[in-house]
Amino acid sequence: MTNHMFDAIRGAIASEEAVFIETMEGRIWTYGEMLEFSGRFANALAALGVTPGDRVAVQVEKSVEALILYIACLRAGAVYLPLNTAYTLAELDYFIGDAEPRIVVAKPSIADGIRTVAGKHGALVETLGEAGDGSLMEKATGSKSEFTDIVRGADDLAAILYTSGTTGRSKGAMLTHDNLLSNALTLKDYWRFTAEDRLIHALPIFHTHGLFVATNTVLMAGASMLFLPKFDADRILELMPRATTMMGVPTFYVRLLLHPGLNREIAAGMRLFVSGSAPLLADTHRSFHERTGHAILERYGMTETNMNTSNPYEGERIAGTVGFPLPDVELRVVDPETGSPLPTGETGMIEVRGPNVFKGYWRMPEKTRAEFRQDGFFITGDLGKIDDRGYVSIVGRGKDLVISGGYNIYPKEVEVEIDQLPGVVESAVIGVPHPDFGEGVTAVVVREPGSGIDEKTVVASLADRLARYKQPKRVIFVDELPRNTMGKVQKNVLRDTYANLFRENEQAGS
Ligand code: MLC
Ligand code: AMP
Repeated sequence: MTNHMFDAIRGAIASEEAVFIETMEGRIWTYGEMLEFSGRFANALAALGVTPGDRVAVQVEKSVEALILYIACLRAGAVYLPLNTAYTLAELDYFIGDAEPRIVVAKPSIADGIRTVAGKHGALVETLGEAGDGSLMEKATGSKSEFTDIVRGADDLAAILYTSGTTGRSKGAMLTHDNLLSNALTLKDYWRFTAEDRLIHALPIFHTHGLFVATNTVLMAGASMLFLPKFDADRILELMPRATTMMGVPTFYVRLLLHPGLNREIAAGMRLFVSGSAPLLADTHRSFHERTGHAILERYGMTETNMNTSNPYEGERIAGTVGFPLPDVELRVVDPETGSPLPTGETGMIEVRGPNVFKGYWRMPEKTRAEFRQDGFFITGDLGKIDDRGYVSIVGRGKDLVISGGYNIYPKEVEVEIDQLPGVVESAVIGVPHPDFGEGVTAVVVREPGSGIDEKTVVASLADRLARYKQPKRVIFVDELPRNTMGKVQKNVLRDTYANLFRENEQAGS
C-alpha cells in the first residue's frame, strides 16, 4: 500500500538533517522539517474535510510553505491546483467554478474577493498566513506531524494545471502521480542530479517548470535548492559560486547576459544551466557560452506532457534545437492533416506518447479526444523536425499562442476582451519579437468610425479582466485587418508588419 509519488520523495532522502531549501533570509529547511510540516499540513487539510481526489486550489506568493503544501496535498491524496499569482478575480472565478476545489488557499490581499467567488462555488477559503493568525499555517502548526499517507496509485490524479485554450477557455490538464514521478526520475538521471546538487530556484512555483521540473527533480535526488522569491540577476550572481545548477526561461539568460558580473569565474562551480518553456535564441546560447564557458542545455516540454526532449548532458548541446526525446518518451513528426509520419528533416506536427503524458482535460472529454490520436499520441500543437542525428527542433507553432517571458498567452482570450470594448470593431492579438520577453503581446485594433478609444483606454480596461502579463505591451490602430480569401485574419502578415516594434522601442530607449 503506497502513495506513488510521496514514497519516492521519502525514499530519496538520505538523511533528515540534509538541507532541502535555503531561503534568501538564510533560513535552512531540512528534509526532516519538510517531512514534519507536510505531515502537519496534511492533517490540517484532512481536518478541513479534504478527502482523496478533492482539489486544493492555491494562489499564494512563492514560499517554502507553499511548496510544502504541494507535498502535503500529495500525502493527503488531494489534487494540487496551483494558480498564477497574476490572475485576476475574473480569471479565478472561472478556475474555481470549473475545478470545484474543496479549499482555495489565497493571498491575504485578495482573500475577501476570493471568498465571494469561492462562496458561489461552495469552496472554503484559507490563507497560508503565519502561526497565530487563524490561517492554514496556524491550523497546521497545531496539528500532529505524523500522518498516515493516503494510498495513491500510479494513475491517480496528483495535480491539475490550467493551460489556456485556443478557443479562449482554459483547460485543466490532469496529471497523475506517475506522470510526475516518471518524468522526475528520468530528468534526475538524464541531468545527473545527486544529493550534492544545489539548484538556484528563481522560477514561480505555480507552473510545470518551477514546480515539477525543478522541484521534483531535486526531490528525487535528495538535493537542495537556493530559493529566491523571483528572478533577480544580482542575487543569482551572488548565489552562483555556492550553487551547482540553475533552471530558467530564456528571459533569465537574456537578463543575466546584460549583467556585467556574469563571467567564467562566477560560474566556475556550476555544472549545468537548463533553459526551457520558450525558444532560446541561438544567439543567447552562443553569448552565454562565450561569457561563462557553459553551453546551456535546452529542453522542451508542456504542461500536458511534462518534459519531452532534452539536449544531452554529455555530448553536443546544439543551439536552436531541443535535443533528443527523453528515455520512455516516443516522439514523431507527422503531417498535421493526415497524421502520417514524415521523413527525417521534414517539418510537421510534433506528437508524443509516454508515461509523461497527461490523462486528459478536466471534464472536457471531447477536447481530450480531439487532441489525442487513436494510437495514444498527444498532438502538441508545436511544429518541428528531426534531423538525421535525431535532434529535434521546434520551428513554429500550429496553435495561435504567444509565449512572453515563459508565460503562455492565448490571443483569443485577449481578443474577446478587447472586442467587447465600446468603440472597437475587432482586434487581432499577436506576438512579435521582444528583446527581454522573447515575444511581446501586441494588439492590432480596428476602431468604429468616430471612436476616440486609444491605447491607454484599451490597456486600462483590461486591468481587472486579465493577468498583467497577458495585457498588450502595445496597441496599434488600423483601418482594417489583413484577411485571406477565406476571410481569415492573416496574423503572419501582421507579425511581419510589426516585427520591429519593440526593437525600435529599444533603440529609442523606451
Ligand atoms: C512580468 N510581466 C510580464 C511578464 N512577467 N509581462 C509579460 N511577460 C511576462 N513573462 C509584467 C509585469 O507585471 C510588469 O508589469 C512588467 O511586465 C515588467 O515586469 P518585470 O519586473 O520586468 O518582470 P519580472 O517580475 O522580472 O518577471 C519577468 C520574468 C517572469 C521573466 C522573470 O515573467 C518569470 O519568472 N517568468 C517565468 C515563467 C514560467 O515559469 N514559465 C514556465 C511555464 S511551464 P508592470 O505593469 O508592473 O510594469 C511551461 C512548460 C515548460 O511552459 O516547458 O516549462
Ligand atoms: P505550457 O502550455 O505553458 O506548458 O507551454 C508549452 C509550450 O511552450 C510548448 O507547447 C512549446 O510551444 C513551448 N516550449 C516549451 N519549451 C520550449 C522550447 N525549449 N523551445 C520552444 N518552445 C518551447
